[in-house]
Amino acid sequence: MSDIKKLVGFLFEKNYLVSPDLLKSVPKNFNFLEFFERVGKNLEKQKDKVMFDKNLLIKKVEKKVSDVNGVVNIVRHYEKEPSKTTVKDFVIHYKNRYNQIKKFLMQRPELHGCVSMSRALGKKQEDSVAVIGFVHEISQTKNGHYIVTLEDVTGKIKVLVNAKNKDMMELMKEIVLDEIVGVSGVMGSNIIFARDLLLPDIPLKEYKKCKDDVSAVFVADMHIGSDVFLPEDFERFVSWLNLEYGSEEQVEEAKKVKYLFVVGDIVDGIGIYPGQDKELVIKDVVKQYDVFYDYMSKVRKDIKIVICGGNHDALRLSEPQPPLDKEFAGKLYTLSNVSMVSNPSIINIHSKEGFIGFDVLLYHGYAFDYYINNVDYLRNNGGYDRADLVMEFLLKKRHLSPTHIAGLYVTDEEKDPLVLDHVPDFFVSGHVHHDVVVGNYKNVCLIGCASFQKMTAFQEKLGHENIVPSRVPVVNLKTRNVKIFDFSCEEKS
Ligand code: D5M
Ligand code: FE
Ligand code: ZN
Repeated sequence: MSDIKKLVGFLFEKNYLVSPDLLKSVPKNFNFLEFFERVGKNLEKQKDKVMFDKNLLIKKVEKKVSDVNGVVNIVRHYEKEPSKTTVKDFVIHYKNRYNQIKKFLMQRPELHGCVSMSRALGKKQEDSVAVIGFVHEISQTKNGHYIVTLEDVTGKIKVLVNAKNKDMMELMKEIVLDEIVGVSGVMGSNIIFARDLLLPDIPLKEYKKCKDDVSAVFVADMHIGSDVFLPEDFERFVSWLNLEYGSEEQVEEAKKVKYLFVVGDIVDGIGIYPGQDKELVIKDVVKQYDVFYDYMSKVRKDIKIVICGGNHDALRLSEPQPPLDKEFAGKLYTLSNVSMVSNPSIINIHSKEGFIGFDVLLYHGYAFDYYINNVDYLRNNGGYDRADLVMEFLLKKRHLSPTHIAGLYVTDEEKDPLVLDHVPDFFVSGHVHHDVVVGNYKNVCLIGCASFQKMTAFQEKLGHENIVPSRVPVVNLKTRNVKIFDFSCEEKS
C-alpha cells in the first residue's frame, strides 16, 4: 500500500474525511511512518474513547481525590445592562470594533502603510495601496474573479481577487459579510487589484502544561425540563465525578477532576419555540433550574464549577448574555464552588506561583448556526460535526459573530465585547448537540461539547443525524491529553 493510501486509511479511521485538494498538497516523498510518529500518536490520544459498561458499579475504591486546590479567576465577563440601541450606538459600536481589529491587522508588514478608503480612491493607477475595511459586499464575475467591496468610515472601495491566485481564492471561501480584513495590492481605476488578502488571525499560542496531574471536564446542553433530557446519563456523570461510578481506571480519572465547565442551555426554558409546551416535562423554569441545582449541589466540593448560559436559558438573547438570572437560578448562587459567568466569557484556571494558568474561552455557540448554514467551506467540511472548524474560522476573524444578521448582540460604547482580543488556551462551545470534537488551532485547544438531550423533533426535521448525547471530554492539564467518556445508558447498536 502506498504511503498516501495509508494516510487516507488512517485519517478515515479517525473519522476524518480527506478532500482531493488536500491529497494534492501531500509531498511526493511523504513518509507515513514518520508522520505517524509525529502526529498520529497525538491524534490517537485525543480520540481515545472510554466507554462505560452498563451497570458497572465499583465496590471498593480508595476514595481519596487529588488534594491539589482548584483556582478560578474570571478574566473577561460581561454584566453591563444594555441600553436601548439607536442608530448612533451601532455607529459607535462598529467604529470600536474596527479600531480593535485594525490593531491586529496593523501588525502585518503588508498593511503597514495602509490608508483610508477615500485616500486610496485618490491614488494614481499602478500605485501600491493597502486598506483595512469591513466586507460590505461579495460578488463573483463570469470569469470566477471575486469583487469584494470594502468599507470604512471614509467610504467604500472595490477589490478584485483574481481567480488565478489560488491562495487568495481559497481564503475567499471563508470570507463573510461584515468581517474586517486587510488588502494590499495595486490601484486600478477605482478598484484595487489585490496582491494579498489578510485576516486578523491569532498568533501561535504557547502550549502550556501544568505540573499538577489534574483535569477539567466540559458539558453543555442539558436542556433540563425537556422530555428528551437524559437524566440517567447525567446522574451517571455526576456519580462518576463523585467516585461512585465506573471502573477502577475510570474512577482514577475522576479523582483528578478539579474543574467542571457548563457551557449553556442548562434548561430547556419556556416559550423558546412555538409548541415547546408539548415537549416539556417541567413547565416552570425555576423548577427546571432547581433540578440542575440538585445535581450541582451533589458534586464534590473540591471541584470548581463554572456556568454560563445559552439561548435556551432564561436570559436575553443578545450576546454577551449575562450570567444566569438570580430570579430563576438563584439557588445555584448559594453553592460556594460555583462561579456564574456571562456567555461569552474567559476564565483563568489553575494559576499558581510560577504558573499563569490556562485561559478558557466559553461561548455557547448560538451564532454557529448562521455560519454552518451559510458558509460553503464549513458546510462542505463536516458542518455541524465540526464545531472545531467553526471555532478556528472565528478565531481567524478575531470575532465571535462578525456578521450583523448572524445573531443578536448588545452595542457597547467602550468596546465590542465579542472581539477576541485575548487569545485563550482553550475555546469551548456547545449548542450543536453533535458528538464531542477536539481540535487544535495554533495551540488553542478547541472543544465542542456534546449534549445530554436526545434528538428533538426540530433537529430531526432539520435533518440532523449525528446527535450523540452524553459524551464528556476530560482534559488532563498536565499532559494536555483529552479522553472522551461516554455516560450513555442506552445500549449501542
Ligand atoms: O439548538 C441547537 C440544535 O438545533 C443543534 O443541533 C443545531 C439545531 N439548529 C438550530 N438552529 C438551526 C438551524 N438554523 N439550522 C440547522 N440546525 C439548527 P438549541 O435549540 O439551541 O439547543
Ligand atoms: Fe442546545
Ligand atoms: Zn443552544
